[in-house]
Amino acid sequence: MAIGTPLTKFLLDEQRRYPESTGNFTSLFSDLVVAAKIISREVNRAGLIDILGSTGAQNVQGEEVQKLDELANDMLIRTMEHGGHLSGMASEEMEEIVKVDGKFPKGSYLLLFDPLDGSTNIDVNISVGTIFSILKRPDGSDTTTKDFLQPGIRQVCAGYILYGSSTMLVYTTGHGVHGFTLDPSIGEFLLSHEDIRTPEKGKIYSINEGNSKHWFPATSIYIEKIKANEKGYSARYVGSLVADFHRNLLKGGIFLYPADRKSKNGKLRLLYEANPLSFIIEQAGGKSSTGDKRVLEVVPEELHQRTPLIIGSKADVEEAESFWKYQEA
Ligand code: AHM
Ligand code: MG
Repeated sequence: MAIGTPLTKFLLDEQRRYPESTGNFTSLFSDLVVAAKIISREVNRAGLIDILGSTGAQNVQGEEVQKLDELANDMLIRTMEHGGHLSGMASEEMEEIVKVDGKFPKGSYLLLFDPLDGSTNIDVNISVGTIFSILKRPDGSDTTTKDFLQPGIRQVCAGYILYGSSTMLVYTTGHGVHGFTLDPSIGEFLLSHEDIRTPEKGKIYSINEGNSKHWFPATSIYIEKIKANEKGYSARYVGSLVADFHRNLLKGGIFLYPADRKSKNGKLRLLYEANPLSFIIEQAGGKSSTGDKRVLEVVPEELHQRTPLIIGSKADVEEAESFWKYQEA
């Protein structure tokens, strides 16, 4: 499709390609895009209107200000709960799931999200993002936490919105990865990156080296090997997963947040971060691993489960995995 195609047209054309499609998913996705635009506006205005600060603080108008990650969370819930396509939502910011059934007609999808990933970077004007994952609701009358505990291979859609120098939406429904850039003058996401393919091998590695004192031998040996590489890898680490992932997706490279002696299961969340980005990277020709397993095949046991994550260019991730046999507790 032509570069510059509006996302709304792109979604409708995609829907027409699948005659069995009811339009429910397209409508759900459109609601998500509205929430993304509102969050994007708030992120962009954050410095200007002094929206930052602790919950409970007052802004110049004497109104109570809300932290931006909480605002993003509430915005997603408020926008999505009336659409009629969801039966529940789960957020990295909330202990429990939000049931949509009962209040509104019960929908056939579940939405999981990290409303503002990289939120420690907000008040220093560094890119943050919203990561989302959509699952089919299993049959059954009530919506329960268990419904959300599906392995990543069952995702019907995953994506992220990156609030960077431009706002970008990148998503997959299992038919390639597509990227759209928000044109703020018309308020539309326009196709800017069609069928994204990540390079087979990259020259960037992204890891928090401040954790090296806690690393297991596999990580230490692998990172030493990377640094000694003749071709010369560059270290790049923003500290916003969505930004680090997006750069490596387009340029090629590897991102690692492994398990270490301090974080036995890694830091990142399986359902809100690792699964959606793993679906995207695989659709773009890359790879994602816990070190010894494909992330998308991990069967979650709890909503806020953490996982080690090694993700990026296929050859790089495979090379890293070959070191994980030296892993020890
Ligand atoms: P968050 O969802 O609370 O923002 O935490 C996840 C973030 C990721 O965006 C980033 O990759 C990672 O935490 C950085 O962690 P660290 O500061 O330990 O390197
Ligand atoms: Mg996060």
